[in-house]
Amino acid sequence: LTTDLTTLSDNLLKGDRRALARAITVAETGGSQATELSKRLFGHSSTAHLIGVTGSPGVGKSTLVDALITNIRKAGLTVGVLAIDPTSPFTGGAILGDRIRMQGHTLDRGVFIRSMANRGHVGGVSLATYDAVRMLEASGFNIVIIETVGVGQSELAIAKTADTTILTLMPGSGDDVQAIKSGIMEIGDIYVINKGDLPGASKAYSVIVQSLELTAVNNEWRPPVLIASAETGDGTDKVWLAITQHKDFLESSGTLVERRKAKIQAELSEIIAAKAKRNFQEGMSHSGQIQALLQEVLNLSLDPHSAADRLMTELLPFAQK
Ligand SMILES: Nc1nc2c(ncn2[C@@H]2O[C@H](COP(=O)(O)OP(=O)(O)OP(=O)(O)O)[C@@H](O)[C@H]2O)c(=O)[nH]1
Ligand SMILES: [Mg+2]
Repeated sequence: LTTDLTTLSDNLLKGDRRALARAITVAETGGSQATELSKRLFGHSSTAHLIGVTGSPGVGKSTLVDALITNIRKAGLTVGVLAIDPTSPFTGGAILGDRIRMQGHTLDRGVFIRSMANRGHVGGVSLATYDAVRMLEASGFNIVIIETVGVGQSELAIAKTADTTILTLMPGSGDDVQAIKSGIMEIGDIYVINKGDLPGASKAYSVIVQSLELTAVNNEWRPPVLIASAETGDGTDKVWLAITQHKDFLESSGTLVERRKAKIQAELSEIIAAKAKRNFQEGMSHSGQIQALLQEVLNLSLDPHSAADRLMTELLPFAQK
């Protein structure tokens, strides 16, 4: 088992794509193998610029990512893409497959795309996602893109994790209003109104610009609002330019370090939550003390909050690892 992981991590570090694919599966499966692999690869990570692409289903995130891949490759950089809980298969895009094929990139070793499940993990980034990002970094990719679907908690979580967050919208869907209502107008570093070829793009543009002026949370970086048509590639070079400008801003202002600290904080909090839960669940069957505590709550002599406090301070350290 150990040699297996050694071979796997060695091959991954050499840039072997099958090893990378397998390693991500190990991360998705979780458990002690995932933890061990994550530990081995840790020293080789944290090198890529991490871009989050989020927005409602069907706004064209994957198509935009596909267009960005072309820009990234033209810039001589490599890119790994993780599509989290995609509602439609990423490569189902004949678009992606075809374009890459047309450019002779069928076996482009500079591009790696993978779908991942984050199911049952509302409001957080799954530990597997953090690990998969590190694996892509350890494989040597310069840029990592995470595509997440939806407008809500998990987008906020991804925004905390990414260096640059792109909020994708489309005209005439009420999407803009929805975005403003749910407060996610604060999470974008770059706003892209995709499907700019459809009617209503300029109206959506003014709605977004206006609400950004009202929100104005970040006065150092003024999030650009861009209109693009990912399908034809119109305007996507401006999106790529905005990404590079945002990267420069993050580095020169020191914001990058702050963001990465926030990211570590978010990851640690996920790990602690997962471990505490596992310790508690395993401890339940082993620990008479926990059983006694449950009985107290059952007898109405202790409320669940106080019971949890006692567990945290007294019992959890003794629960099985
Ligand atoms: N008219 C128009 N259609 C587009 C454009 N970009 C994408 N589409 C279409 O919009 C549909 C959804 O595109 P996707 O890229 O799969 O959207 P997505 O946001 O990744 O979708 P999910 O991952 O399922 O949430 C596809 O039929 C695309 O062809 C565009 O610029 N203009
Ligand atoms: Mg998609």
